[in-house]
Amino acid sequence: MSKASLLRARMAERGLVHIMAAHSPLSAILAEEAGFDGLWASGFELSALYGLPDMSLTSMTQHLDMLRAIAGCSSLPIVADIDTGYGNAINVIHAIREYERAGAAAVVIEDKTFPKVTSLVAGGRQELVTIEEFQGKIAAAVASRQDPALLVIARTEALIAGLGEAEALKRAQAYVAAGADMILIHSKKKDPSEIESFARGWTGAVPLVVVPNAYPELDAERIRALGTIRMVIYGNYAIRAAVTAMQQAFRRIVADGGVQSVHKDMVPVEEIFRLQGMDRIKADEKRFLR
Ligand code: SPV
Ligand code: MG
Repeated sequence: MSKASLLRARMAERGLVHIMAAHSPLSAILAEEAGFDGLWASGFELSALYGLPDMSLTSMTQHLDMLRAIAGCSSLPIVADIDTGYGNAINVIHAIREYERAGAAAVVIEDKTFPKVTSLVAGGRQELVTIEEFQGKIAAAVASRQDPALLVIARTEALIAGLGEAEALKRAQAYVAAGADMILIHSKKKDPSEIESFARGWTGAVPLVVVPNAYPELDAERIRALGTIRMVIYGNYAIRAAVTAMQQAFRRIVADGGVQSVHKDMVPVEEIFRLQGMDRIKADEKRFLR
């Protein structure tokens, strides 16, 4: 069974799948060990890793390298955040081929103009392409996938752009008509009211995806109660967890004038050896080194 089929099967079985953001193979390994159903190869997290804003500054090659490395270390299905598809419908065709080859089980394409501006930043320039242009991009993605199970998820940024629910619903319906397998609806409102209202108003033939980054109180129970959402993506939580941990540790080391106190609150180096697969290497050394 392909990873794409596996993701579809998990959604059918579990009703709702929990997808954790990853920006590296290590974060992917930790997400898998924690019990998530899949991984979100996040553009925001990759940009942050390079100290850059999420504004189409990292390349498709950089993102593919990250995704390939993650796919090599994890058995979880990967949902690839391909932003705007790196250009027009022709760029999307190329991207779909590359992302499928790299090991993606699903791709999310958003209806913003290229270059995009990250969704949650206050006062960000949020411009959308026309419905027709984006339908062409979705149709191109669907037509160029090799595995018919690869999920093509259309993300509308209509709420992010302040265009209102009616426009968001209209766009989402149009993207389904163009062949989208799911609709990702995003909002930057600090509470889930916009998303809950959209989900209640959704009569489309495909399920929804949500990313509760700005409205964290939208938990699994509330999501399930809406009935139309099958995937929740924890979109920036891996990089925020990493930054929180590093900031606290680095500040303590500077304040303490050494690592004498902080080391007790960190995993020992043996835990890193375990995550690196050191045991396997030791066994291979015994077996093959002569
Ligand atoms: C990402 O993680 O790259 C996303 C989610 O697209 S958000 O940053 O909230 O737009
Ligand atoms: Mg993104």
